[in-house]
Amino acid sequence: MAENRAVLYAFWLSSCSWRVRAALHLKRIPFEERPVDIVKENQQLTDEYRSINPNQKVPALLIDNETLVESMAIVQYLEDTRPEPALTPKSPLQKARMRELCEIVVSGIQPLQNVGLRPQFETTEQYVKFTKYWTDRGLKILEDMLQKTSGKYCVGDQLTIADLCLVPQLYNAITRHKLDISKYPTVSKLYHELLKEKVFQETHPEKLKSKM
Ligand SMILES: N[C@@H](CCC(=O)N[C@@H](CS)C(=O)NCC(=O)O)C(=O)O
Repeated sequence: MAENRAVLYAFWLSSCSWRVRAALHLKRIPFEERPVDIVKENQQLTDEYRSINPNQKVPALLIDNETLVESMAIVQYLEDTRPEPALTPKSPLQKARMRELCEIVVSGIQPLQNVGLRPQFETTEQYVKFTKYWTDRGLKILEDMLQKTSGKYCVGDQLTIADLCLVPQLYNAITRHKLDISKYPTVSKLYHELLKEKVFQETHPEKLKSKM
């Protein structure tokens, strides 16, 4: 029934939102996406949205009569409550490898290029230089790590949460930071292969843009 559908509060260009949108798609969970404009309208900073997500960022997910925030906590909840298809390797070592890659993106890149940082810089140039530097540095680290862990996907031949973190961040690096990812051959190859997967085509920001 419509009222039981999950509700994803998200912004079409947000990498964190895309992680969750992709997990919902893979787990075949019906959901409605409610746009929160974090760029032009700053809707994340309203009191109304703060009552949904005290952190005033996207995404947030209303599911099972609960509102969850923080993309990685949300994805883990989906993984725990809807285990199929599994997005986490069974082997403890592979699981650790997956988490290493997730952390590089989730802690090492995304927060250092978030649009919410802009007011803390005096000029746009300073902000762009900072965000671009940390994104590129993160990609360099990912290249070194993925050379050791990747197969068809980030960790061997299983699509995992690391892939859900990688693709959105790379899309961001290319479109927003104008980075040339071809200097990172493993990253680049994985990205272009992953983009062919149905999950990334169906949940791609460009697809949402065309619906807006
Ligand atoms: N750790 C959070 C980060 C959320 C986050 O930074 N979201 C960005 C979009 S990807 C945002 O809402 N930025 C707007 C702001 O910080 O004001 C998560 O993974 O959900």
